[in-house]
Amino acid sequence: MRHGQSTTNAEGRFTGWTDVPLTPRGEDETVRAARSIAREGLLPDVVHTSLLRRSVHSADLALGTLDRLWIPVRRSWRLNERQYGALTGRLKHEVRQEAGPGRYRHWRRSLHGRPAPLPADALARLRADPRYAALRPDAVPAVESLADMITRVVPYWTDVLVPQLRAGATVLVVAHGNSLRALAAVLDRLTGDEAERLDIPTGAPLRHDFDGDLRPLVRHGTYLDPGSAARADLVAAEGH
Ligand code: DG2
Repeated sequence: MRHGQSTTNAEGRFTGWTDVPLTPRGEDETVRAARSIAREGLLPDVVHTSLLRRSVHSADLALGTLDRLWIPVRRSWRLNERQYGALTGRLKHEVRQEAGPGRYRHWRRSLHGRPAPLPADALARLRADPRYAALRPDAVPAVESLADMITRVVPYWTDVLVPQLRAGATVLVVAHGNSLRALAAVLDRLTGDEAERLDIPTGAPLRHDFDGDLRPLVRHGTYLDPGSAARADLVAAEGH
């Protein structure tokens, strides 16, 4: 599940690794998402979040609603949102207007598109943040493409999520639009074209069941709320 709506989502800004809170609507989305998880009988055994508060808080709200605050939790920078570099904090519609629809789409959704990097002072501040200080400096990137995100997420899938799924656990991952696109690219074995066309709405649980070889039974998974596909179209149209 992507976290609920954040303050910068509501403003229409690129967020990336900026640590922003949920809006009241985002909190509400998350609680409603948890109710659909409960209706589906999908009580999680373990939860995974990024190191960003919109993901941490969404997971807490969901687990509180499910009366599962006691389950093991694991947080990782590997699930953080994509580093949007110099686009961080910019209004999407302004960037689209300045750069034109083609470059905007290339930067936002293509597999290899990378915007300009984060300015050096902002990158230095991020690398000094206590939550990242123990990482190799290059683990905190100046900018990332979706392909870079896939490289970042693969070890988490292979070393952390796969063993839990093999053990039969119901695993809840609460992360971000692009870290979940990267995870979907890995577990659904998406083509580059399919990954580029994937948009994930906030607070919309997406269910994946797997066979014994960890292949998804339904490719692309199934949204618990049937209205989520229409909300994904709105994500695609952001900045237009
Ligand atoms: C959004 C995704 O990330 O934006 O960084 O702006 O999931 O943390 O709200 P999230 C951001 P798009 O790639 O959809 O523009």
